[in-house]
This record gives sequence, C-alpha cells and structure tokens, in this order.
Amino acid sequence: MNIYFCGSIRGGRQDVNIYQRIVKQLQKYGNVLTEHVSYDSLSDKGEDFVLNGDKAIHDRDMKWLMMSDVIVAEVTQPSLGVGYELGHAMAMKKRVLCLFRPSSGKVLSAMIRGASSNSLFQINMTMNVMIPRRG
Ligand code: 6K6
Repeated sequence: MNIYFCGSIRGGRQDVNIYQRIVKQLQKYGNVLTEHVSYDSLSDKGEDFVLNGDKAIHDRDMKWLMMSDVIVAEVTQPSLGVGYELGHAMAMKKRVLCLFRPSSGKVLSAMIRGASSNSLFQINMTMNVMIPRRG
C-alpha cells in the first residue's frame, strides 16, 4: 500500500518530532512515499536548492498523490501546501485521514473539519493512526 503523508514544511516545522512518530507507525502499514516530510534536516525554508525548484517538487508530489492508496495528514500546524494536497486528494476520491491535536490550543480550519461529511475523509482528534476503509 502506498501512503502519502502530509505535514507542514514552510508552514512551520514545530511538529516535526510528531511527524516522525506518525511516519514510523505508517511504515508498519505500507510504503510511505513522503517520508522526507518528517526529516529533521528539512527546515521551513524547504529545499530551495532542488533542481527546477518548486515546480519539480509540486509535480513530483502530485504524481505521488495520484499513486497513493491513502493520504494521512497531520493538520495541527496550518500549512498551505497540506491544504492544497488535501483538496487534490478529495478531488481524486482518495481515502484521507487527518490527525489534529486539540491540546495544541489551535482550532482546525472549517474547510477541513467541514469536509468530514464525505465518507472517504476522516478526522481523528487523537494521535491514533487508523486508516479508513474504502466504501
Ligand atoms: C525535498 C526533500 C525534502 O524537502 C524537499 C523540498 N520541499 C518539499 N519536498 C516535498 N514535498 C514538499 C516540499 N515542500 C512542500 N511539500 C509538500 O507540501 C509536502 O508533501 C507537505 O505535505 C506539504 C507542505 O507544504 P508547506 O506549504 O507547509 O511547505
């Protein structure tokens, strides 16, 4: 199973240690295409030195999103990129699990919370990682 993990990069790297724990758990279920999102070495500047820069990152990530069986997103730290990925994932009719920690004191975007009426789109308000079933 291909798993696409989403987490904030330029939106802020405060939760990187949590991303690492989630990715480690997800790797028990399948191949995490975006393991790099959890790397300590990746700063909130992203990788400006990557050949072809942001376009190459965008195009590769969209290809991986298309290839993925399930998307898991840690959405506590708001990120434009994660929101963009989630919108595309929904349009592609992918199974999506969002993880949000209310203990952070933050309030989840209505655009994410409000999307959970779709049966393929679930939000978990704890740190348990459960992948929603298809259908
Ligand atoms: C290459 C290797 C490690 O990091 C890079 C360069 N930057 C990105 N690489 C891969 N995916 C990225 C990169 N920057 C953003 N993304 C995607 O957007 C990730 O899949 C994240 O889930 C999301 C983060 O968006 P921002 O807006 O917080 O950066």
